[in-house]
Amino acid sequence: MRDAMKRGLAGLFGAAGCLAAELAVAVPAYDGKGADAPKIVDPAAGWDHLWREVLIDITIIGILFALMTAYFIWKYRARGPGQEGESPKLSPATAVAWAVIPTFVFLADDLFVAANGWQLWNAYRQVPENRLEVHLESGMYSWDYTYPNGVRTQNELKVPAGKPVLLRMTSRDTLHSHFIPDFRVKEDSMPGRTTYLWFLPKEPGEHLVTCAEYCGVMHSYMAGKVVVVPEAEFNAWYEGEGTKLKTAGAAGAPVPAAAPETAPKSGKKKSA
Ligand SMILES: [Cu+2]
Repeated sequence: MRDAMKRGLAGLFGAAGCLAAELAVAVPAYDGKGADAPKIVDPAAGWDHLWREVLIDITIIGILFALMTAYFIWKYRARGPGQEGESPKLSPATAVAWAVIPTFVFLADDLFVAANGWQLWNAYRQVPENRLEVHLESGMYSWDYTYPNGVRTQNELKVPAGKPVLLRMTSRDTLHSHFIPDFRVKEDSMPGRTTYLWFLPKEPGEHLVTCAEYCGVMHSYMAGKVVVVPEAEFNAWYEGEGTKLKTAGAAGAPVPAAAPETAPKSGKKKSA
């Protein structure tokens, strides 16, 4: 029995050692376009990494528990009809060790994973300085974006490849959640409060935007897209739309209000 316990504990420590070696969340830096572009830490890859770690973690723990359970079931099986069972005799120290050591190992592992998540979250809340900042007002049932030059789009966020995009979000009615699965970002938008999220679109392409907070009967239709285009194409579109807006303003049409000025003070720790 003692040997079995020793083997069991050695297995636990071995598994914990493997996990510790596996768990180191790397947040790779991204080389922005252009030689003088600053390196941007994109947390998206870190979330994937952390997710894989958690899966590995619970798989190892699950297999370990299953094996130990199967072993004990086999070892303490009834060996004949009418046999009466008898619990193994453990010294107080061994009994305490059986309770405390596995608890310590699994708690340490949990805290380690949680600490990695916390570190990654803090990295994510630091918004790169050279971003495109767009205001978002959500409402039942659309996503309404306003660019710094006053240009507005609905359910389609056009952004340049290679530049971080910050969304300043609020809501005109109820709680919504702006979710872009491909960029691993999701944040609530709500009335009376400004929240934010940012992401780094690296290559041209289209990405789904969906509402991740039940907001009413048409909630599931509250979809949009992020359209990532090459920087030159974005600039041409942005300036063209801006000019159209100015011309319309000069001709007497109402010019939509620009995004509320809630620009972050860069360098702040917990908010951007
Ligand atoms: Cu919604």
